[in-house]
Amino acid sequence: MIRLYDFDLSGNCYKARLLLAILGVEYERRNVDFFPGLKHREPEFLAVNPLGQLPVLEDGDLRLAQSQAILVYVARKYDPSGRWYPLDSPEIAGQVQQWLGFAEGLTATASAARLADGMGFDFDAEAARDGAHKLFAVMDEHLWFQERQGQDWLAPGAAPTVADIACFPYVMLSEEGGISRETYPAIRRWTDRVKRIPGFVVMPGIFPAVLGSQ
Ligand SMILES: N[C@@H](CCC(=O)N[C@@H](CS)C(=O)NCC(=O)O)C(=O)O
Repeated sequence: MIRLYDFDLSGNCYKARLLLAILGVEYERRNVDFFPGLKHREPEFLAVNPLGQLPVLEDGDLRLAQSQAILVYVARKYDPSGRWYPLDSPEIAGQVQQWLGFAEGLTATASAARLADGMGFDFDAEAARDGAHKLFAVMDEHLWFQERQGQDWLAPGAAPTVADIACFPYVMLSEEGGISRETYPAIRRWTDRVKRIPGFVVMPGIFPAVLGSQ
């Protein structure tokens, strides 16, 4: 049985929960009280991940940190269709990887602003918000051009990929860090499409798609 070291309010942990749910993979949750307990900084958790970061996934003998790596592993191992982490085309594989890297930028900006505002973490919230807006502008323009080409997702192709799962949480939670999505209409349409993926699950602060809305 897979074990996920997890925290409800963590967007990085939610990425793993979301893909596991979409793929219908069962797993056991091990809650780590990230806030207010700061248990991720204590020896018991540092023995699991010396970096003191959530999430961590264990599957048999494998122990894996880093949310993007977890997405890649889960997709390769538990998605027989191969569509969530497509490797057939070098061009598409490269672009999926590019957006997985982009997701790290969202953690460093949108997530940091949320942690500063909501949980009192010592980050420069204004700089984080500026950084997030720069990323959102790039993403919105990309998605707008994708839509013009009949493409719904971050990477080319008919189906969503791990790139969409990786980028979704901290875009969706951005308002908790004071980052409005009002001026990013293509992003708003994309988040709505992600919410309609069969098997989609919510987390605190992320709600289901509104029935009938676009
Ligand atoms: N690059 C890592 C970042 C993980 C991360 O920042 N996790 C947060 C919880 S959402 C954390 O544990 N932060 C504690 C720290 O960085 O000290 C990933 O994608 O998993």
